[in-house]
Amino acid sequence: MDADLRGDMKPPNIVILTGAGISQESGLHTFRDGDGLWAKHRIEDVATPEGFARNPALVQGFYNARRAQLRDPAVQPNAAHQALAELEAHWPGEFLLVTQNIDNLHDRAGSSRLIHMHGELAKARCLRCHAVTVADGDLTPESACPECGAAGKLRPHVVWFGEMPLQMERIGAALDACDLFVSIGTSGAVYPAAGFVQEVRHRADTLELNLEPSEGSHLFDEARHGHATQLVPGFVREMLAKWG
Ligand code: BJW
Repeated sequence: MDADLRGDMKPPNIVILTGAGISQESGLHTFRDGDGLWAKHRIEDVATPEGFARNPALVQGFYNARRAQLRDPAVQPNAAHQALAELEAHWPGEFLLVTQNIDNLHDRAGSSRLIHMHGELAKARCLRCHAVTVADGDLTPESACPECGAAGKLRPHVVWFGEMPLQMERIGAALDACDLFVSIGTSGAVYPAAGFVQEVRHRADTLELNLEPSEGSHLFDEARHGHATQLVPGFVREMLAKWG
C-alpha cells in the first residue's frame, strides 16, 4: 500500500469499514458463509420490519440468542479488533471506524471513534417514545420501555432491510475527507456500505482485507486475502511503523 499517498507527507485520513468476518474468529457466525446466519434463518422473517410486525416473538428470540452468545465469556475481542483500537489510539491523522456489526467487540477492544451503522445488539429502541436504552438481557414482545414504561413497544436497536442505516451524514463526511479506505471482513453484498469503495476510489487509496475476494474486490487498489487476525495486525504494524 502506497501509504504516503500521492506524494503528500501528511498522514492519511483513514476510514475503516468492518463486517461480520472480523468477529468470526471470536466465535460469532457471519451471515453469508456456509454456516452463516442466513443459512438457518430467513432474512424476510428476522431482518425486516415486516417480519417483526408479523412475528415479534420469533424476531426477539433470534436476537435474544445472539445477545446470549455475546455474553458467553469465550466470546472476546480478537487480535484484529485490538489492532484497530491500537491504530486509533496512535494515529496522527483523522480516523473513523464504521462497523456493520451489531456485536460490541470493537467497543470492548477500546475503539471509540466508532459508528455502529447497523445498530447495536445490546440496545433496544422504543417505538412509542423512540428512546434507545441498554438491553443486554432477553426481550419479549411484552417488555416495557425503561424510559416511558410502555409495554410491547420495544424492538432491537438494529437496522433491518429497507431501513436507513445510522449516522449516514457523519459517515459521508468522513468518506469525503478520507485518503485511505480499508474494508475488512465484509462480503460487499449489502448497501449502502458496499458502495463506500465506489464513493471514494477516485481520490483515496483503497484496501480490502478479507478471507476471500468480496463482491466488489476488483474495485479496490489492493486486496489481501486471509484471516482477519493475521491480516489486520500486519496492516496496523505497517501503518504505525510509517506514520505512528
Ligand atoms: C472473514 C473471516 C475471517 C469470514 N477473517 N474475513 C438492490 C440493489 C442495491 C441495494 C438494494 C437493492 N435492493 C435492496 C437494496 C438495499 C438493501 C440491500 O443492500 N440489499 C442487498 C441484499 C442487495 N439495503 C438496505 O435495505 C439498507 N438500507 C438502505 O439501503 O436504506 C436506504 C438508503 C438509501 C440511500 C442511502 C442510505 C440508505 C439496510 C441494510 C441493513 C442490513 N442489516 C443486516 C442485519 C442487521 C442486524 C443483524 O445483525 O441482525 O446487517 S443484514 C446483514 O448483512 C447485517 C450485516 O451488517 C450485513 C453485511 O454482512 P457482512 O458483515 O458483510 O457479513 P457477510 O456474512 O455477508 O460477509 C462476511 C465476510 O467475511 C465474507 O466475505 C467472508 O469471506 C469473510 N470472512 N471469516 C476475514 N476470519
